[in-house]
Amino acid sequence: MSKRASPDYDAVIVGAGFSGIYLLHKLRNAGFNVLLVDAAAEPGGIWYWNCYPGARVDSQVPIYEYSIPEVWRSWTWSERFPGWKELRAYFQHVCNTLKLWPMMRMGARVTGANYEQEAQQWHLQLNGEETVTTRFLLPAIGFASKPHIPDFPGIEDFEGEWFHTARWPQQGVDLSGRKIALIGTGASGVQVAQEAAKSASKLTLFQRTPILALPMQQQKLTKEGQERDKQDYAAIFEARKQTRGGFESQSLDVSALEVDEKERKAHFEYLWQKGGLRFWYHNFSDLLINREANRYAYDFWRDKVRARISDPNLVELLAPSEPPHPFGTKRPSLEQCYYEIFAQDNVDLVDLKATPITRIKPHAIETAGGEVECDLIVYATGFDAGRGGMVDMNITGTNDLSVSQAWEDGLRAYLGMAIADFPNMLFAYGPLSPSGFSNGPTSAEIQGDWICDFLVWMRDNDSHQFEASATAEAGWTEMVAQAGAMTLFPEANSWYMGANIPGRKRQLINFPSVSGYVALCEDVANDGYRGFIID
Ligand code: N01
Repeated sequence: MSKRASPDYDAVIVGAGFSGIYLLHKLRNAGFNVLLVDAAAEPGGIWYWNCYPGARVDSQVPIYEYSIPEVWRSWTWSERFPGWKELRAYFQHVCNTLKLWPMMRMGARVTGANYEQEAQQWHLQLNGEETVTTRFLLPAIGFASKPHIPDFPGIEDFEGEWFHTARWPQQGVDLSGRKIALIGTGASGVQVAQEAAKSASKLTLFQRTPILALPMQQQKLTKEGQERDKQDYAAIFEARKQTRGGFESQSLDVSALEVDEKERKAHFEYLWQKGGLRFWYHNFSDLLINREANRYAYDFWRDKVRARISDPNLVELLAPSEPPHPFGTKRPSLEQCYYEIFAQDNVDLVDLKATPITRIKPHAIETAGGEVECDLIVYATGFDAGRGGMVDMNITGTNDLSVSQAWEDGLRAYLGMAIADFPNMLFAYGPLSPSGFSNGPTSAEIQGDWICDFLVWMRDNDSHQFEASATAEAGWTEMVAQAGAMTLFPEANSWYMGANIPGRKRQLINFPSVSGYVALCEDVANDGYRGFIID
């Protein structure tokens, strides 16, 4: 006789970012008894934790928002690439409009989760104390919930202030007059640098690899303009699902090698002037698979950027003659005045390839080339992407297996949503799904719809437990690896390859096509959720 229990909830969602909030909306509307928990004080996910100066999104309006009509019809943005404060306000608007608050518990961190096989339910520990039970566990914590700080010797000896960009104090930090050391020149580092350069007495950037940043071409938006544009929103939201990156358009059908130099440069220039990430996702078809095509794009980028660097000593460091990695195999960030700040007297650049950091001292960073005095260190050093946040929740599935053990030899997952030995758990925006390659809300909605349909199907079929089969999981994991091997991504030491964390297995951690992913997930659903063992 079954010992199946009646848990407190049908589903518990972890994370109040784009994925978690969308799932909550869908599951509540489908009649499930659902709870959303998040450690943060407010919804917003990444936009809660990354409240550093200058943090703003790199997908333009209206790509980066929900397609839910009652939400977009009643919302107006002020800028084409909104900043974190406006994005946080948007999340309040979403939760108010959809009336989600009664099902949300902010300030509740999952500190443990154990699956009870016989009862077919999860026991979740919140804030190390209270336990709640649920049939389905749905982590939706994004790829960047676990900050990475390199273990430089002496880190704790520093007597000034130090913060990771993703743990920036909610009350803010006054940067004016400070001697700031900024380690890391990824998207976060670029955004902090542009702001810090305005008022720091000294800003020193510690660069290991130059970022290949693209012009944002920011614009102010008006209510009237947006009301006009809203006529096209439904079509734009639909188009997002049919592109490789979840944006409104994708790469051309034409190879960069098929056109002559004039035509090639004209398209590059068009993308440059349009701004945003278009130079990455709306470029020639072979940008990310052919070295020669990629090199054309890099050379165009390099020459554009070099024209903006006034200090001849910095030209080779910021925009090298030879590409540090194929263009676009590390995510390009968007910049507004990044290359101009280096002309300011208060901004310096340290080349960590030539002079690596040897120690953090009480009032300075010591490198092989000398000491740089500072009273604030900003670690813009990235994330344990995809893996770290899941591991930190201390989730244990069947056979006493933890997520950390399951992923010891590399990430594995079926459909980028389920792991064998972890029944009744589906994660959104996780590894081996398009997440890091996708415009956020697009993937959040695709996976949210799919997960909701699956749980409705389970309910309709009076099924109470699913689990990804080991064979299906291995097949998906191998397929993502093979897709990666056809691209240039493996040539960069990026977080896309898990190569930013010492000791991690080198593997492409995201599925490289949103539209391809949609087709595969639909096929699995239409085939009775093939690959899942269902009870
Ligand atoms: O992190 P990153 P991020 N010693 O991993 C350096 C999204 N995002 O927070 O390149 C010295 O990209 C590292 O150097 P290297 C976006 O998807 C979006 O900036 O490894 N340096 C690199 O320069 C993005 O891709 C926005 O040689 C060390 C930096 O730290 C993702 O989040 C804004 C080091 C880390 O760059 C992550 O971006 C912000 C060491 N030991 C983030 N270890 C938007 O615009 C690392 N570094 C929406």
